[in-house]
Amino acid sequence: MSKKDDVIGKVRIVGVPLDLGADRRGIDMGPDALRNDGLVEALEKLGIDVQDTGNIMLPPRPPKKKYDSRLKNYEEVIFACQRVRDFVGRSIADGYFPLVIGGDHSIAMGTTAALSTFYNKIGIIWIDAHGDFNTEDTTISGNIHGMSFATSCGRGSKNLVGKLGVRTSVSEANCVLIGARDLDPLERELLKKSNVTVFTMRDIDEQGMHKIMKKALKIACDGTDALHVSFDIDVMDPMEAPGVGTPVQGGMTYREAHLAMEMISECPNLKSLEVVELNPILDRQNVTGKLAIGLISSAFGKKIL
Ligand code: HAR
Ligand code: MN
Ligand code: MN
Ligand code: MN
Repeated sequence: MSKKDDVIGKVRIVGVPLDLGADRRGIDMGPDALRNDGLVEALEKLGIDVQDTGNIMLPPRPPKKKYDSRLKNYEEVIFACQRVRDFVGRSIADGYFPLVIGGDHSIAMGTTAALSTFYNKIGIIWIDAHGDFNTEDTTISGNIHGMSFATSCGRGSKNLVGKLGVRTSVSEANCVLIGARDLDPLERELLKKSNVTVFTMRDIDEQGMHKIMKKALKIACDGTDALHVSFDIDVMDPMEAPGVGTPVQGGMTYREAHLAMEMISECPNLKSLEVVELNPILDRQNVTGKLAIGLISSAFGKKIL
């Protein structure tokens, strides 16, 4: 396999053992499971210079709260996102490609906050069974991981958007959601009214992943100076990926997901990647962790031939 030309050169990894943006425990162990399953070795095998900076130190889990907030564990989630923002900013400044491994999907708010300060126009490809397009006003659960895409687009109250910096570099016209099949009623309305392009699982069924990705990459890469890919492992079909916090039937196949990542790797604008929501407690013989590592490898340029 040819190296250098088509493989990302230098990657810096950070783990974010956060599960306070979600309802279920276990996602906090995602980063270490990925390491245990050989993430660093897999990337080194591609010829990548990998720097694993370990996990972000988070304060201990607070005692079980009685929630009256629409933003559960607000302070803790913001703290984690600010650390992610710092990590991503430093990595880019040091010339490394940031790879953020979760943890629940709320951490994406930190990544996109950092990218917004470095690039003028960012495209986002959000690959997820869910929309994560709730705001404080539309959420049913109060779980912040269900709000991180909306926040990344600059939507919602100043509690999230304001706290993590302005998003003038993100225009919804350059944002794409792929693989959606589980949206809350108000979230669905908000998405429909937005300028985000949504490719549901039905769209993938009908058009095929190749066509969908061609469209998605055009939307997210044409006229932008950076592409961010936020990959929620629950986009996979639960038969392929049982180890996720919120499985939803009818997801992507192994090859559909790899094709998506392979096509993403060919976009020269690709500037950051995060992979979230792995729950090793619910996994079966590490299939989900290994799948995630394979997908990351594909995104970084691993080729079959
Ligand atoms: N829409 C639901 C909510 O807001 C579920 C969010 C889902 N979870 C994730 N994120 N795993 O993609 O609570
Ligand atoms: Mn998600
Ligand atoms: Mn999801
Ligand atoms: Mn299908």
